[in-house]
Amino acid sequence: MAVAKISNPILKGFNPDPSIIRVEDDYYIATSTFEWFPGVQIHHSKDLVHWELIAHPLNRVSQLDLRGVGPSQGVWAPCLTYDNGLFYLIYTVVNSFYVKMYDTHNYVVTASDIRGDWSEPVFLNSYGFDPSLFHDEDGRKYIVSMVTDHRVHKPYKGHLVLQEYSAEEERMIGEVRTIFASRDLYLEGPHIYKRNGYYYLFAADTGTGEGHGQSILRSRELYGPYEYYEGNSIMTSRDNPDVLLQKAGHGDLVETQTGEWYMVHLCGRALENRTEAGERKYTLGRETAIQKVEWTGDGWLRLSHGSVIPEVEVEAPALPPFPFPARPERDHFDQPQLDIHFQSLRVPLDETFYSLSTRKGYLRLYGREGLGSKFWQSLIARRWQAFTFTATTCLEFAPDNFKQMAGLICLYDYQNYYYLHITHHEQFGRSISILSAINNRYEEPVGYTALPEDSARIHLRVLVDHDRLQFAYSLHEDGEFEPIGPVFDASTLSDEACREGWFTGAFVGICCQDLTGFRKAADFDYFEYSEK
Ligand code: 6LW
Repeated sequence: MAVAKISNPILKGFNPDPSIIRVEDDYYIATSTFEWFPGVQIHHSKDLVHWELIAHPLNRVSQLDLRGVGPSQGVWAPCLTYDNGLFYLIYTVVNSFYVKMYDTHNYVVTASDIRGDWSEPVFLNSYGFDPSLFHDEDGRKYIVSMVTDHRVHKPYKGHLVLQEYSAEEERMIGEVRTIFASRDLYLEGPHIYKRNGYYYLFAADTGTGEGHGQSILRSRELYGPYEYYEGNSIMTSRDNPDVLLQKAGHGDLVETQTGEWYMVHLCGRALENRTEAGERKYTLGRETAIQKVEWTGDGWLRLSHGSVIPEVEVEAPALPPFPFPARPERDHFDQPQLDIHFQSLRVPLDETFYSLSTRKGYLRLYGREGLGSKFWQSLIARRWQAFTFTATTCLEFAPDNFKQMAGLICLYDYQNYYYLHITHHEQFGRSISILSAINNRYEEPVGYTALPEDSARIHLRVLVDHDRLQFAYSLHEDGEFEPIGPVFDASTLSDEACREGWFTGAFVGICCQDLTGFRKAADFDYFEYSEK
């Protein structure tokens, strides 16, 4: 029988910093969500081939208050573990990052059912980001995290600390001890595992860009000293700009019930027609991939295929296939709840700004703050998960003035977007227009086109094909779509192009603004995302 293959990336589009666990026959991966609410994505699989999004643990303001956080701040690098019937999720909330002194607050939440409810957070520390929880064989628990250093002359390039955590008392106890400090090697995303009498420190090296890699160190003692694997990074694409999975690193390990080992890691796929290494753009953000790994006779770890390069096609474990049904492309907004793939910016996806019940079969969005706001936007969006896709929506909206807008948006963050919208113009009445923002430089490339009074329903569409982004609209049911505006450069919505970006990825969605403060509503009949 042919060996089944896993096709990378397994979690396409913005899904970085993966942390994986197995609980009996079930596998779960947690990934970072930054300023998007609810916090942390959890995917589920039974065969490591097929994955399904099942939960967002941080789903209320008492657990996660992201109001005011900048783009690519917020929730970083979750660590998911399981012990004695309880899931533990450790994560960082980054409140400031583009300044010398980082504010990186680390928390833990727990749940007996991974689908929730998850507990209120317990504060751990703020030493740095990427904390992770290690459950030692004797039942004691430890938090390892990297340490940020604001000083101009830093003694270390890489610095990790370890401290015990008391699950009973829900607090850190004992001494904070440095377990790794180096002038040359920068490590982050650390995890500790114990195997055959060694403690292994498994960590990302060299940042999260195209130089990224995965390192392994080991020690007979938990507190070190840790010996560095002399072969250098055990996985990296840094010397191979032509391989598909760039930026590979930030790994976490899992052993299958069949005794095979796998590493999940983040990676990026660059836009094809912008191939200059160092100048490439990643609109899909950082995604999650998986590699098969094996332990060597002398107790180190390597990729099973022998080189350090992450592979696209990976041998699947000897587990029965477990595919999930495909999701419908069109959401008719006729269910009581929003589809799990939708997220909002910073504030909960709740009925303070939308309703699925006021008008049956429609999503009513109440207009709130503008696209530059870090507080109360009425915006619902999903990740770009392919280089080529079409997104379509249909809305009814009768704005009274130019400060009321609603429509279809492609965005990276509050300074970078392309927005096809309906508004009111003093001269043209109800009209359609495009607003683009590239690092806060605003343009209205097509002016305002009046919409006929007898067409209440307007269908809006965007076609994205690698670095090309084209809007279109239609006033007719099942009618032809008419292009509007120029072909935009989609690469402006990438980690590399956005001035305050770096860590997320592009989204497509619907939104409504009422800058008069009177919450003018728009009714959306459907939202469709199609990768065909
Ligand atoms: C992640 C850290 C990193 O927490 O990026 O550059 C952060 N380093 O490992 C966000 O993914």
